[in-house]
Amino acid sequence: MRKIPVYTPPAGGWSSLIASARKLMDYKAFLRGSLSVLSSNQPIGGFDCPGCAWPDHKSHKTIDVCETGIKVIASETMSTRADAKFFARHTVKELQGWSGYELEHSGRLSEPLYYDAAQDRYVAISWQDAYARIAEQLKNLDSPDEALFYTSGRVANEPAFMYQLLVRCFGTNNLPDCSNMCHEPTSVMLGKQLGVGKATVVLEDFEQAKLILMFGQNPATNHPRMLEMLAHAHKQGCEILSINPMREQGLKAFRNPQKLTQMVAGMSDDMVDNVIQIQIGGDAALLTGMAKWLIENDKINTDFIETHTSGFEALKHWLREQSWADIVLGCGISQQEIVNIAGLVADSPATICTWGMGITQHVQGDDNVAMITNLLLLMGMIGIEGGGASPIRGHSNVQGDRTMGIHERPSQSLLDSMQKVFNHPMPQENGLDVISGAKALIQGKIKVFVSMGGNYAVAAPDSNAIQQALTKNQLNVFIATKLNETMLYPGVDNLILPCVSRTERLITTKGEQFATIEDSMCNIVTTQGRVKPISKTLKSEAQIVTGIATQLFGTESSIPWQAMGEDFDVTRDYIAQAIAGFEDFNQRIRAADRGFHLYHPARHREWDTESGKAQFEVPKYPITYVATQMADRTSTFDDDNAKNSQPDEQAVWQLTSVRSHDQFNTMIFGFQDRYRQTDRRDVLFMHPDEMSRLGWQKGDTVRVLRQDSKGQQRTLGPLILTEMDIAANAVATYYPECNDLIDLDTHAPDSRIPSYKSLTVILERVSADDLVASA
Ligand SMILES: Nc1nc2c(c(=O)[nH]1)N[C@H]1C(S)=C(S)[C@@H](COP(=O)(O)OP(=O)(O)OC[C@H]3O[C@@H](n4cnc5c(=O)[nH]c(N)nc54)[C@H](O)[C@@H]3O)O[C@H]1N2
Ligand SMILES: Nc1nc2c(c(=O)[nH]1)N[C@H]1C(S)=C(S)[C@@H](COP(=O)(O)OP(=O)(O)OC[C@H]3O[C@@H](n4cnc5c(=O)[nH]c(N)nc54)[C@H](O)[C@@H]3O)O[C@H]1N2
Ligand SMILES: [Mo]
Repeated sequence: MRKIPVYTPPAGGWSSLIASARKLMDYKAFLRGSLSVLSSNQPIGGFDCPGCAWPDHKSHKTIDVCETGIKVIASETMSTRADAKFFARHTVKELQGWSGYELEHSGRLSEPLYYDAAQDRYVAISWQDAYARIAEQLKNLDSPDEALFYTSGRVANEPAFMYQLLVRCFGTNNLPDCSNMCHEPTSVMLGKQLGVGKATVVLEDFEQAKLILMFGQNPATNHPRMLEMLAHAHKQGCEILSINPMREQGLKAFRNPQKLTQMVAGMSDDMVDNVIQIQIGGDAALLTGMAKWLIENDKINTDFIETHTSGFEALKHWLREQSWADIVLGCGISQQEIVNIAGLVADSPATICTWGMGITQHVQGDDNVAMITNLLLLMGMIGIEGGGASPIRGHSNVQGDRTMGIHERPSQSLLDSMQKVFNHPMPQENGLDVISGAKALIQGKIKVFVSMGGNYAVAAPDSNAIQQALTKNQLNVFIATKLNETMLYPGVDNLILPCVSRTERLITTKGEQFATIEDSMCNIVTTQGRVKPISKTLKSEAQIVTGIATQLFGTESSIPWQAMGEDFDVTRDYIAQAIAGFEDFNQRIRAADRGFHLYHPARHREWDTESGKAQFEVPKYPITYVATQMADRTSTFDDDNAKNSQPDEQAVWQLTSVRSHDQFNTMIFGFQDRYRQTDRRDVLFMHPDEMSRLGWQKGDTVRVLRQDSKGQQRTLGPLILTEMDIAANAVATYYPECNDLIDLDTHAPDSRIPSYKSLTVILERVSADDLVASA
């Protein structure tokens, strides 16, 4: 076996501090950024870090932020502006050729702009004219359903509530949001099985847990503040397993940059006991094996199952039919190892399952979540201290946006409540999500696209087709802080409306406002920026909604848009009436430290489900789904191969996509991925043994080919082969550069999440001559 390069220092530590300081410098954000870092996640008067949705650690009185957080803050507080002068220097055609990194570093958007086709440039426009154009185009539509209103999860509760109200008063539920690409399987399946599509644990549970199973998640990069909790739990004797095709190097040990003793003495805490290097897409199979063994060996919690659940017999019957051969084929883990993990579960009085995108972003994403929930129910791990379901959300308010009603498939109770509170009819038909919205755009059924944050075209599958579709629109509107690729495919009319960011102070005619967000564990907390907005011209997202609503509905509207946009207490009073769980919102948000925990019935073993009980679910897909896909592709590939006669390069793979340490989703901060030891993004990670098997070398150039669900060939590359401790048959590359490989039809059935984490591909080595020829 070839030696795999490893990252030896602990995660965090000095490298983390140095990287953070360097990023503040790179962004010319040292002063504004450092000031912001100090007030991040603080109990009083700070802002909620826009870096992730991990809850705040209450014990902190100094700083509670991590390397990712500091990079996100640097990106927001940068002092360079992408203003009208910037756009005067660059045509849109020219900007289309810029990389994600260059666009991200162009500066903060700082004045309203419209696209002037004659010059192919964005030029300044007044706020009033911008609102008037939006209202005019919306009024011109034959139906409100010809407009699509996207949201990304940075938007705080108050503006999110106003935005969905605007969209629904206009007459549509076309409210796709980044959840559709992220934790949608979690929301759908936990909702169905437990009654609420959210985490059942709180931070304190991690102190009591005896076993943490961490599925498909890379906290060292994506939720570094979670490392402190993992290291702490581990020290208390909690066993921690990472189930991941990649041995993520940042998970071995952690040196807390906020603990001076550790920094000076060079100490670090261990975290993960074992990595289960599963096949990509193999989680449901692994969980099937575990559940089967637990039931067959009488290790389950029968009292809990009898009292609280429904559907057990059906699951048991299905499990009996699953053979160990299929289970092992489905996950690539031996029966003995599966039994060992199941044994740990059997012996643990308090088990938490955490999960991230490695679980959700698959055709079988819904099944994966269902099987995790089934496991927790079999063991009676819901509604106990130290146990439960802990999906780890990404965007800092992605959970809150949903709670506020950003949902293309709203519940009837939400619609009824909104209708009653605002005395305004609400649209009853379900709207479009990210997938159906993109298809409608491509088919020309959408005329107006409005984006409240985010980078829709690049984050979604089939990026090129979406960008081309946007050019056919009557109007595209971007309410945003930074320039990105989706803004560079203008329709007939195109507007960029710059907004105040999370880190900046929000001062209106009613004084300084604070907003609120909901973290990954259902805590509603306040957020208040500390630095001056980058430009006096900026408006808050709430004020922009007010501006559009006032032009669209006239000053006669019975809804006090102006009051809500200027005074968030007014908005919160409406939220208190319209959204369950927010009673006395203004009082409660001011009473405790920084907020309160939303009531979660399943934590109290109350089941708000169809059956009135917690629900076991049988998976929809065969557990050998991925293995079968690969076998099918291998046989067709054999035929292709016979023609091309390259038998040594037979290679059918599962491709997954991951985030680097130097990006936040589509915002590319830099090219370093420290723990994975690469400083470029055009890489394909592969195990060195697999390279040897094929006679390939690290540094070789390869192209990735995929036949999509319509039989069309999609390609990615050239990419540089890079060594990684990753499962056999698995390769990985960075998101979002790979998103054109993915089509809009490869998604889970219920949640409709795109299969970003498992694509069956073939690889082709590209010779230097080919590269020159294709250049
Ligand atoms: N620095 C930084 N922080 C971020 C973000 C960012 O881009 N950068 N994005 C934010 C957002 S929106 C989100 S949703 C979160 C995402 O946070 P994560 O969920 O941690 O994100 P990913 O890097 O997409 O993938 C997670 C892991 O899934 C593993 N994986 C891939 N396929 C499989 C599989 O089939 N099974 C299993 N078990 N594992 C698999 C990958 O190897 C990887 O380690 O992070 C948030 N925080
Ligand atoms: N292949 C692949 N594709 C994926 C994923 C994957 O793992 N693999 N992950 C998916 C996931 S989990 C997610 S969440 C999506 C992310 O999809 P999005 O949420 O759409 O993407 P982001 O890159 O987070 O959006 C960045 C843009 O948001 C704007 N912005 C930033 N802060 C603010 C703010 O405070 N207010 C406003 N109004 N705008 C702001 C800026 O203009 C910035 O350029 O991507 C998905 N796509
Ligand atoms: Mo996400």
